Amino acid sequence: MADEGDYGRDGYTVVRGAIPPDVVARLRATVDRLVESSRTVSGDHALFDLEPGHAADDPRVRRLKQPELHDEGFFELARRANVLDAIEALIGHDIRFQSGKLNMKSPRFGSPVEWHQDFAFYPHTNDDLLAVGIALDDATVENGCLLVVPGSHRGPVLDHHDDDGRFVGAVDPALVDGAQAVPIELAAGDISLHHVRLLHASAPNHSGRPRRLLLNMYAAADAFPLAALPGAACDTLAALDASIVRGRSTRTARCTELLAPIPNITAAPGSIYALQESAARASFDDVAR
Ligand SMILES: O=C(O)CCC(=O)C(=O)O
Repeated sequence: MADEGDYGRDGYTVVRGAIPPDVVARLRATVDRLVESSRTVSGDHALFDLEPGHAADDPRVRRLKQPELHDEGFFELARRANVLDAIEALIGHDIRFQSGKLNMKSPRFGSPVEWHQDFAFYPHTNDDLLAVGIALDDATVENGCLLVVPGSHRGPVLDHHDDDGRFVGAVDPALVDGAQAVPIELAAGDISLHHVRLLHASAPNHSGRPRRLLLNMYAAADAFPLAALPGAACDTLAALDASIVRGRSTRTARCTELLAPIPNITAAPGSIYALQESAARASFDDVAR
């Protein structure tokens, strides 16, 4: 296992065994049921992001979008007290839940995720935002665990646009020193917490084991969006208020000194995969393409 990371220094940390095995088992059963129901689905869908090659007799789902809106278990998980305690220790008492996504890397064809910083997708007035990664399976280098560049959250927000000015949700691979990357290996039930400006990615799944990682995004209540992807979950003040999961809402934005590039994107992209597939350069081979 890689080291646990120090959030302030490295931009990530890990809490081992945060989610009990019975909860993980129930979530996995829910995911299996949902994937089974994807057999009848094709194209754009509110819940399913499908891998290329998805078919009724070979369902290939790469992401469940906002599973908390479709299942009570995921809804409760986003509000779980010990997870919120870990978040509070890093970004303060007043916490908004932004949205969740369950990224599934299936054996043999799980899509990679190119190097990026989440802040490039949704810049805010301050950077007290983080993603909690909840491992539903053991996540290792072989099945495509998260890779991070420790300390990169203290550097600039890099350009996530292609040469033609389109936001592609990925940085130029030449800007990433792969030798500095470290894996965040998790056992099922462990969680990772990574800073919104941390440079991260994940390789394709070359193993015979699935890697299902739920990523729940949270923000300090006084971090207000400067721009958001079209179709983002929290796009009105009422939606921001309604998404408080600990503490209280506020109408006072805390503005810290930072450079926050505004993504040049005008239409809902579907997902990070669709955006990144449109980039001219890639760090990882996409085994599914
Ligand atoms: O699923 C992964 O490995 C990383 C996903 C990610 O970084 C994202 O969806 O923003």
